[in-house]
Amino acid sequence: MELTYNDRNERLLAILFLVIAFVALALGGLIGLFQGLEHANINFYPLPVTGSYYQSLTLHGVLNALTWTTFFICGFQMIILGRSLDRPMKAPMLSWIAYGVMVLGVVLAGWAMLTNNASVLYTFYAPMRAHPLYYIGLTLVVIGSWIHSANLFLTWGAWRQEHPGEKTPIAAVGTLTTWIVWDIATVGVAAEMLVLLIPWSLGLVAETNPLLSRTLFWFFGHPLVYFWLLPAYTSWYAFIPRQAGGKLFSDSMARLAFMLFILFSAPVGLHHQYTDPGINPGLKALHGVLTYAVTIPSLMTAFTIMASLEYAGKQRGGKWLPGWIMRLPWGDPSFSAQVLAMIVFAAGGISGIINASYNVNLVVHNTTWVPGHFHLTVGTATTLSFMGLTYWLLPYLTKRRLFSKPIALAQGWFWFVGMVLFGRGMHWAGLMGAPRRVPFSTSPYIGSLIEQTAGAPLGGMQTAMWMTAIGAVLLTISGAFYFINVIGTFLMKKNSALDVVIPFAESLSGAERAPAVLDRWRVWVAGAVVLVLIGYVPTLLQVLGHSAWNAPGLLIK
Ligand code: HAS
Ligand code: CU
Repeated sequence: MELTYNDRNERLLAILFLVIAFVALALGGLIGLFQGLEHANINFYPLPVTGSYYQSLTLHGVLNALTWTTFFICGFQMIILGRSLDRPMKAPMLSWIAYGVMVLGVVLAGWAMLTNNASVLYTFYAPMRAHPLYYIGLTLVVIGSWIHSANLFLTWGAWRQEHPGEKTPIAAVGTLTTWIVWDIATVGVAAEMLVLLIPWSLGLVAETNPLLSRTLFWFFGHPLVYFWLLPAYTSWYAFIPRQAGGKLFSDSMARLAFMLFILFSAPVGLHHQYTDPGINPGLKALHGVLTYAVTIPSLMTAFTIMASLEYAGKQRGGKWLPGWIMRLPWGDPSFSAQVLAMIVFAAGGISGIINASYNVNLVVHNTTWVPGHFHLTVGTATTLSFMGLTYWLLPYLTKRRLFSKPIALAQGWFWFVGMVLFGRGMHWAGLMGAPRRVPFSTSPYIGSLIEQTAGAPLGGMQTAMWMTAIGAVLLTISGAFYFINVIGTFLMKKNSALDVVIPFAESLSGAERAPAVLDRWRVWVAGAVVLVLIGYVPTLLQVLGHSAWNAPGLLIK
């Protein structure tokens, strides 16, 4: 598709967003190595610069889960929205301002974390109390992201006026869905920050309400995970079918999946609070059932993407199984990284469904099972997909060739194998009772856990700890490969004539045939609001009625 306008400034801004994302991932990822080693009793804490286990773990979570993801998503989705709608941003100034506000936020929160004034982890549960600049910094990131999303929505609105009656292209559908989910979710964390945590950390109020703040956090925290996932889904639906050499199997199914995410992403936060006291079990069960509802669009995605891959493999001459799988373009690093991410996500989705079960959750809650789960999801479905799409995105943005295809290919496989080992180790250790967020080498009970499970098949806890550590080493090697390619690409000679085609896929069914209601956004947003009210009004009334505002705050050093 020929570009009909000059997108130089947009590419520049996207690069600036990505640079912050890269720096965050590089530092956050490196810390992960030491966490993994620590879990095999190889303890390097306190680390230079990033300090104790908890200070480092806070940085790891904030840099990887919050900063890498958010900045990557801002840059990536701005570009694909504009290109799929084939028009420039409506209000580019807003996104530049957003960028400034978000970078300021990261700097402030980064200062608080690096000076050990905010070792409260990325979930910042009260009554652990951080320096006000930690909360203010993260709030600025959220406010900046709202400003950026305003530009994205205005751009789509302008396109809609210019193209009445046309269906929104699927890459734009994925992008808008991501930001609708995010804007609804962040209402919860903004309320938590502005009403509870910031006044409290500034000393304007002496005591706070931990249960209320947790409830507001998880109002945000679950849809947050779809903010991370949906850009990967956007790539899987909008680009992967073409990269595979085929077409999207069903445009309508893709649209319906995105709309169901708008509907069901938010009213499920209590599945993180099954064990919290003071909330009616009936409400927790309701959120549990709605959590099962929000797995449906992912199950649909598994079907549609698999069917698209099968179609592509057969177009390429593959027959039956595993013939069509072998024929897929495994030599293309952008494709292979993302399909490996999908395979890992199938396991991550299953562990999520196990978490969501009200009673089985009691077995896994607060064990290493949970970080096992989220490294398969945000740590792979999201992160490895973003890495894979970097391999076309960065050449597109910088007009420089990718530094090395073989390194990129190896990178995806190292991540895949590393995460399979790490995920297996962490899930398994959790089932044996290992707590999450605990430096094993200093805890008194890991020794007895190792002893008790030594006779178990494969060596029990000891083996699980080693799998975790070896996984972390492989992931670090993969990370190094990734950054060699990123930096190498920036250092390549610029070639203004280089024309990287964004791999927009066609669909087998055609967008025109999709039911009109799948492009009526208000219907789905209204439905989401109704479900949020059903899920959260009784919950908040109950929390406000039962919980105490009596927590003075613990300073964690
Ligand atoms: Fe989760 C905890 C439930 C998805 C992230 N989750 C977390 C935490 C994080 C997180 C960060 O119900 C920890 C928070 C903390 O610090 O305390 N999660 C779920 C459920 C899903 C789910 C039901 N989670 C995610 C995603 C995340 C994420 C996505 C990030 C991106 N999660 C929970 C629960 C907890 C939890 C409880 C609390 C646990 C506790 O006790 O603390 C579902 O959305 C999952 C649905 C997914 C699927 C998989 C579909 C598969 C696909 C791939 C197909 C493969 C193909 C490849 C096509 C059903 C789409 C084919 C290849 C060929 C070669 C042919
Ligand atoms: Cu959740």
